[in-house]
Amino acid sequence: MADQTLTQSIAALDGMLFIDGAFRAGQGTRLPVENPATGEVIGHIAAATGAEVEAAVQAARRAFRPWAAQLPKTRAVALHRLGDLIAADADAMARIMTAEQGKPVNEARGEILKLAEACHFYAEEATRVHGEIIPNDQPGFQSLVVREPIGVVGAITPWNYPAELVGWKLCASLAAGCTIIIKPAELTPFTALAIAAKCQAAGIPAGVVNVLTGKGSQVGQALVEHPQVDKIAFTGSSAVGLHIQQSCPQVKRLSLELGGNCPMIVTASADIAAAVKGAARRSFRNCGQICIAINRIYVDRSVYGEFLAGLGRAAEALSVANGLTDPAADLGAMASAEPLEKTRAHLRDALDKGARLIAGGKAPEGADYAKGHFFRPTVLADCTHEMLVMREETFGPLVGVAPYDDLAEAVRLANDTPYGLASYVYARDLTDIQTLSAGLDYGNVAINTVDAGIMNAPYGGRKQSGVGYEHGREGLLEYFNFKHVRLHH
Ligand code: TAP
Repeated sequence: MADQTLTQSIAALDGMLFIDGAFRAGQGTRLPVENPATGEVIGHIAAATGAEVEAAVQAARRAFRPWAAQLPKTRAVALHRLGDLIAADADAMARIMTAEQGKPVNEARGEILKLAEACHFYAEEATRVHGEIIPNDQPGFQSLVVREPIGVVGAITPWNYPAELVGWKLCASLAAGCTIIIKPAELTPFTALAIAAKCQAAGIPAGVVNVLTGKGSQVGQALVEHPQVDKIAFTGSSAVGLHIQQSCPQVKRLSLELGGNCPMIVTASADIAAAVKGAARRSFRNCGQICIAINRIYVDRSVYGEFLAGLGRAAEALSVANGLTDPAADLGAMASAEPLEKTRAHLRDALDKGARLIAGGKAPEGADYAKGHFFRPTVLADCTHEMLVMREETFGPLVGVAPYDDLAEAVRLANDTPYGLASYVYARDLTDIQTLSAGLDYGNVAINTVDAGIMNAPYGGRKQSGVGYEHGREGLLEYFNFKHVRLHH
């Protein structure tokens, strides 16, 4: 796709809202959207007004009963069509994502294809949801458990995975028979609007899918507070998730996919080359702006030096570039100045407290990087839990490494966090693997791999990392109410 085509694609979505099956120019304040690799303004969003929020909620309410009444296989056909349309336009959609988020086009394309996969997965799941007949306590009675869609869903999403994090909520809502109002992050609105265009092209009925742009504190909060929004499906920071939980004025279903501070443990029995490769991938992909990024690594002291040297070399070998002009780069620009500043602050804090810099530690040099938010993949050694890098989610291309002396210490350090999203283990010894997978207090434990999630297994966090699940049958059930029907005959 030529740049002119990209400009045209974004211009078609500029300042638009998607309400009741149609794009309309938003009437609210216009806010700029920048390309984080160049600082260039690529378009604007219109912050949805109170009247526009109301129009979207009413459209979603009107559409709910008819959509819920469709046969599951009819909703499945619509989802399959949506998946096909998204996959067919993956290149163009990926370029829109890169222009607003910074990740290299090839990586963005992979994300778009994962969204298409989610459409097909949930299309199939839509036809497999059924109730239960449960054993009864008295003769002459029957108890049925029926699953009914919750209603109108408000989906509030962050900027790091602008397609998948919208898509998981969208697909599960559509499969269950819910209708949805999506509020994407201010930084990445155009990917969500491009998905809405595909919903329109797929013939999904008016009002079933709506997209409202604007600030979370206004538009997102309006959805949280609206009495006719039945569920909030939120992905984002733990601070905003907690605020949403506390500021909901009505009792409302909530699923909260929140922050992480994910550990990796490398035992003496590990394949060190594989562990290095896994660590470099999961610490630095998407510039570390991933809730399941590896933030801190604990390595058996006997292999500490070998692992550190390998990870240092792997980090230095990664390329950093403008993701639009270099689609195959390993890292693109970070999404905005904010995560870059936090990365620098965590780095300074760790160095002040005695960490050793093994790789990176600075922005790449040269005119190509001057106006963007770039940072080299950075590895720190000899880190302790006094340092922010080991205690807080950096959300940047920075990882802290520390040695441990026995497995009990490794488990204690790994669990020494308020978060519980994902954890990683590299080990070949079966006893090590069993001890660690049982001891790690996380919703996901990945062993000898860094691909922690798959579409058909539940994905969710513990502690301050959230409540509820996405993916899998469990993710779909988040969009249903159970009804117990007790029948005397
Ligand atoms: P947040 O700042 O929490 O923003 C997430 C979304 O919430 C954005 O759409 C934001 O809108 C909106 N929002 C902000 N204040 C709100 C309010 N008062 N009421 C309703 N909505 C509000 O997170 P972020 O910086 O975009 O994303 C990074 C965080 O997301 C990290 O902590 C990361 O770990 C987490 N995350 C978690 C997961 C999973 S699956 N657990 C996946 C990805 C990311 P605006 O941005 O438009 O203001």
